[in-house]
Amino acid sequence: MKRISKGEEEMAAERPLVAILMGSDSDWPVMAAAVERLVELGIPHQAHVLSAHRSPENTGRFARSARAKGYRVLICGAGAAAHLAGAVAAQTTLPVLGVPLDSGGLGGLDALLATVQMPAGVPVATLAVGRAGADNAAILAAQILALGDARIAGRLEELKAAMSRGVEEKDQRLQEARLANRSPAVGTSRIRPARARARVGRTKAR
Ligand code: AIR
Repeated sequence: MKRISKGEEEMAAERPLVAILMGSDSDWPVMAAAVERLVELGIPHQAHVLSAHRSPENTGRFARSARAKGYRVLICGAGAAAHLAGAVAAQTTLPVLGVPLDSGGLGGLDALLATVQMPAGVPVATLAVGRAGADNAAILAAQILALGDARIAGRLEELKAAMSRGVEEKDQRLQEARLANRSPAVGTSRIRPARARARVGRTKAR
């Protein structure tokens, strides 16, 4: 069994507010970004594999019962003919955030169109393709929850401040490198609020 940090144990004991659903376990490496971000923001969550096509009954049952179970936001990631978010949105009044994934051989365009082009009346808030979309889905879920939770709002403020500091540091490195007439060391490190960084251990789908 994977070792989980204290923060995750505490979160596991709380009622999950966000569900992270994915069409296959092959989606996990990308959807883990959403889990990691929710852990950082201290938001109780649960991850499941459910397929709109391969397990439609279970998918519908989950969507119909999600509100009563206490979930407040549903994140759905799928690739190829990515109908998971739409199928879930069809059966719940909770906000559904769709993450198109690049697994169908068309660079994710297939999943993007399948997720975003919902008919009027059944919205899916569609994020970017891939890891950025998974990360942003978690942040957007936190922003929705923060409407009624000052602690989550505070953590989001911290995240914004950390991002801004990160850009300043990158600019400083660029200036220093130019003064020394060398190329700057570039990185795409993920931005984390300082307090959350300590809390993140290895993530675990519960
Ligand atoms: N998928 C699974 N059921 C319906 C869809 N659209 C998607 C998964 C995954 C892709 O099909 O979300 O991105 C390939 O799944 P697998 O299990 O073959 O690796």
